[in-house]
Amino acid sequence: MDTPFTTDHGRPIPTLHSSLRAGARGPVLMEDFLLREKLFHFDHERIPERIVHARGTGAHGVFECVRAIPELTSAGLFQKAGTQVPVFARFSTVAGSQGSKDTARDVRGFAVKFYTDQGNWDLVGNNMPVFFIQDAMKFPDLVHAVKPEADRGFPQASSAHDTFWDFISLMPESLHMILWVMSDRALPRSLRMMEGFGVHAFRLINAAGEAHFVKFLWKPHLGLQSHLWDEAVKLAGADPDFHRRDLWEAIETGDFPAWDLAIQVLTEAEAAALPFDILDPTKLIPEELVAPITIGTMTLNRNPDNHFAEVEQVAFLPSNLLPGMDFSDDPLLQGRLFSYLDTQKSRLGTANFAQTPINAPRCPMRNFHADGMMQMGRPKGRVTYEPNSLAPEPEPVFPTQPGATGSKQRPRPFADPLSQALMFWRSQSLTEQDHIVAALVFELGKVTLAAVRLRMLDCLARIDETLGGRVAEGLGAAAPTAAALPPPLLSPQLSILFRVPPVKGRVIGVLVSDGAPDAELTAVLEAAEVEGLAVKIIAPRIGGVDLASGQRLVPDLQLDGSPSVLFDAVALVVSEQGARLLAQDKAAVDFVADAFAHLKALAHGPQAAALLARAGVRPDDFILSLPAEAGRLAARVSQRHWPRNLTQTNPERT
Ligand code: HDD
Repeated sequence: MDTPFTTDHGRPIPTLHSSLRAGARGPVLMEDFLLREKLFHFDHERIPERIVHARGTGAHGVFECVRAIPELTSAGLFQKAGTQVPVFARFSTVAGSQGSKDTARDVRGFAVKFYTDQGNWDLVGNNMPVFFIQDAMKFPDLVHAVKPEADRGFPQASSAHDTFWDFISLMPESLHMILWVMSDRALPRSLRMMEGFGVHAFRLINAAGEAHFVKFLWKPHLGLQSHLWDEAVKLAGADPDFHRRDLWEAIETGDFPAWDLAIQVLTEAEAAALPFDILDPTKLIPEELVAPITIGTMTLNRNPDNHFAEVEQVAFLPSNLLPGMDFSDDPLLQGRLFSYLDTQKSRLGTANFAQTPINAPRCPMRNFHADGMMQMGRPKGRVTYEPNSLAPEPEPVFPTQPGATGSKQRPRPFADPLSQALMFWRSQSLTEQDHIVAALVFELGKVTLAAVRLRMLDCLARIDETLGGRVAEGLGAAAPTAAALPPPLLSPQLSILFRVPPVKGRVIGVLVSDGAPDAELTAVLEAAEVEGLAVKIIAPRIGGVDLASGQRLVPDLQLDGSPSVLFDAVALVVSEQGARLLAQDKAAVDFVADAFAHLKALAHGPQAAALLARAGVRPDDFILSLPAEAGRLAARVSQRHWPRNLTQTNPERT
């Protein structure tokens, strides 16, 4: 760097290693303003973390409108296909604090700031299409219930505890969301492989003033994929930063993640004909009822320069809509409209937070808001009031559309909390149902209050007796009974396993040893290249191994600390002697045994036999031989071999 070090005020200074003292061993002098400035700044480095969604990561990118919708909205962004605007996206977990793990079972925040020439549009959504509660009045209660318990300060980043389930068991409206959170959606394989949802109904207004209800959906180009619970737990230890590293590395290597933005559009009459209230954020509109229309694509192509300045200071406001968009009267959304402004002031310390570079609009901004702490602008002129006769009036640009207003009241919750929970449950594959049951058994097993557990079992049985019965069995409790609900609409789109995801963006982990056959390694590398997959080479020592040809191979990772949960599929490229040695190495045996237990595709040469035997690997369709089946390994990298799942055949469980 050419720029010399300076004080915060610009005075050049040398690099400082010691403070100014009265003699070599004497006290530090008060005169040492350089020490004072350095410590002063350090002492003030922290700001309050977000009260929810504290742990996040983000990236810059571009959004392109791919389909103009002037018939629906007058927003400039959607007038012409091909219009591009910069975006910043932040993904987060909800419950954990900033230093918690990435792979917690949790909802993921999916917030996008679009910097348009009509101001910022913030689409502040989640990776699930519904929410726990219907009214913002209950939000502080929900968050208090899931956060560490007030007296003991734990558990961190986990809903598996008494207060959460106590609250949930008393809130039937939360049951639909609970099934989502207990499903594999709460364990995304990658932030790049999850959907996003605006959750609420919004309104789009066209130039003629006509309004439509709209729901926003993000569809990942890499498809949907999830971790197994066991992987998520192990990853929390092996790499608590798994998701942020995955996103960072994908962008660094030019493998830019992308999502389509789609809308589900309804006229007010169509919305009124839905079997539930469109203003109810605990209900989704099945894609089978209203097909999503793709209107744009977001590509994330640049990592932040500075995590604090960008990811930490970005301030989303659901109230940031474009002209041609409007809120609905969803009471949860209405509450969010003022909560976020409060939180930004509390975190960023000043009403001028919108002037920070990550938050500032990229278009001209003009109003008569004046002064305040940390005012960065220097508005010119003597007029800061209206009406005035000394400076031109600003044009009104954001006419608010009339909503459906009614008389003042505190109404009862939206009706029917159960039928969409049943739709979600019945639309899952058997494997996914197993996972939901296992998650509920795990979480409720952590609940120490028997009355809460029973109340929760009762709630589950009211959704579906089989669901309630299976969870009761897992807990060793009596099966609750309840009246059956009418059969629901089935929505296969709600199942992750309904679709086979593409293979792009996945990683093969190749465990190598000294004397490993070059041809096997080449076969894996070539197959990965054909499919556009990343490969990580793992060796017992970071210094490398000598292949059979004598060529030195320096790995990406050392075996200790690189368990197979980090990869989507694995290959064992080892010599016979290497396999025998690795069979004595716990990390290597766990590497193979975990890949097998996590139902992954595994390819190996004939020399790997000793290691396979030690790890308990049995042949099946996803155990492939090298070099011949390297292509099949690459083709199966985004899938799991569910029939291998022991829980389905374990006689103790059936
Ligand atoms: Fe919220 C943050 C998403 C309901 C109050 N929320 C926050 C973030 C996301 C969401 C993605 C993190 C933004 C970021 O990355 O900086 N929140 C949602 C969704 C909701 C929802 C999808 C329901 C559909 N939230 C909700 C309600 C309230 C809040 C009902 C309060 C009335 N949310 C907040 C907050 C946060 C926040 C306390 C914490 C940090 C922040 O706003 O900037 O104000």
